[in-house]
Amino acid sequence: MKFLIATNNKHKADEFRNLLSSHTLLLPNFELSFVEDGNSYEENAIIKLKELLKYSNISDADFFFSDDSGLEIKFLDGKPSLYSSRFLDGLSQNEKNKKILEIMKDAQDRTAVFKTYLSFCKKGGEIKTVCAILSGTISENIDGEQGFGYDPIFIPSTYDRTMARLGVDVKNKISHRSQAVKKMLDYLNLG
Ligand code: ITT
Repeated sequence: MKFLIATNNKHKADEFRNLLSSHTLLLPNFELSFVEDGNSYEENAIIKLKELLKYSNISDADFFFSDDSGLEIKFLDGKPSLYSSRFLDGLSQNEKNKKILEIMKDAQDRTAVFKTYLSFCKKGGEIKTVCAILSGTISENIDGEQGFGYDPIFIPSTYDRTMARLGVDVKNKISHRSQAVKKMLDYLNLG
């Protein structure tokens, strides 16, 4: 099947390409313009998907989808959450990761969770959203080069290294995003 994704994040698209390896991942050949101003991950995922659906008549994709994901850190009262990309705006991702570790230098409770809400539909079909989470902790140090975003400071539960150090193969096996893709494929009877 052909899946067209609504994202401007190249790293995310690469992950989806791996996760949908028995299918074909299509990317729009233009920059999508959407404002993630929903009040929930699901609303944001649907905003992105609806922007993509404006172009569905010029695509031969079987399915259209988007995801909205975020990191929730207990010590930061659940932030950055929905605002994961705008959090500490103006700083590079590496600076943001450093800043979080600095703020949390004395934190005992380092619990965190990644969430993904994935919205999808057929052309002209009803939109369905699935969600998945990955629990873990915030590391003491930045470590690893793989993945993207907050991966260098997130240690998944039952592991002792950051996601960025564990690498893409482990991430694609256990991640919030990979669990959400499995749910979508199950729902579509493509699992
Ligand atoms: P699109 O909306 O164009 O898809 P985005 O980067 O804005 O791209 P999200 O809103 O879903 O994507 O995610 C917000 C931020 O959360 C993202 O920029 C990363 O910093 C972080 N993030 C999301 N998924 C992540 C993951 O799997 N690993 C690490 N950080 C992640």
